Amino acid sequence: MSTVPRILLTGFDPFGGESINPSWEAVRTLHGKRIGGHRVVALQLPTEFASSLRMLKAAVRELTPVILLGVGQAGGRSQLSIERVAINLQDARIPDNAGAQPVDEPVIAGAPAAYFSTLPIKAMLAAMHAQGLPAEISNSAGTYVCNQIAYAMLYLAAKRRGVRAGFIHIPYSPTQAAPRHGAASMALTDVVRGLEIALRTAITTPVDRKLGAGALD
Ligand code: PCA
Repeated sequence: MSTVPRILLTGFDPFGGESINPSWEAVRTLHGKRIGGHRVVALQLPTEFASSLRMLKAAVRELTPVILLGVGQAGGRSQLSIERVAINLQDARIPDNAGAQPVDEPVIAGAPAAYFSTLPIKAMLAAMHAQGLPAEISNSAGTYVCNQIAYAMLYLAAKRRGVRAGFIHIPYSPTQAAPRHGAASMALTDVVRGLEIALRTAITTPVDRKLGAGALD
């Protein structure tokens, strides 16, 4: 087995009536790439509560990645949205791709209420801005499948020494935004560039910077 440390990078399949999910389109282009001495393994997760969790656990067991980065579509957001926190809650506004719609259930029963990202989110934000990419810190990953995966990644990372995890939401692709009046979008190349910057920064930044990026509401 290769001794190159691995990064597990996940995206999702289309949901909510869309025909693409830009998170997977971006993530798949990085599969097999070497970034900062690490090998990227891209994995598509289904937008389904039950099976995505099972697939994530199996992939972490099998690949023993040192960095876990989840990526998901957040239609309506206008920037690369670096998540700060994931909560132990499922509250699905729409059914998932398997028809499940959990309301007020924990992601993992008996586990902590929340985890903070263990990736250097402020350093990642600054690096994205320095490269001219619109990016923000988000204080909620929602209560749907993305939050679940963000939470599960942090839960799994917390049990493994030296393993860090985080999540980034991305805007609609231009194709998705085109028919929606006023909807924000981001080109795939910019999303991919942002993810590369995020990973490179995570690898080179063991301790995050203190940099104001809070929200008033
Ligand atoms: N976005 C959804 C789930 C899959 C995805 O790409 C979310 O934000 O929860």
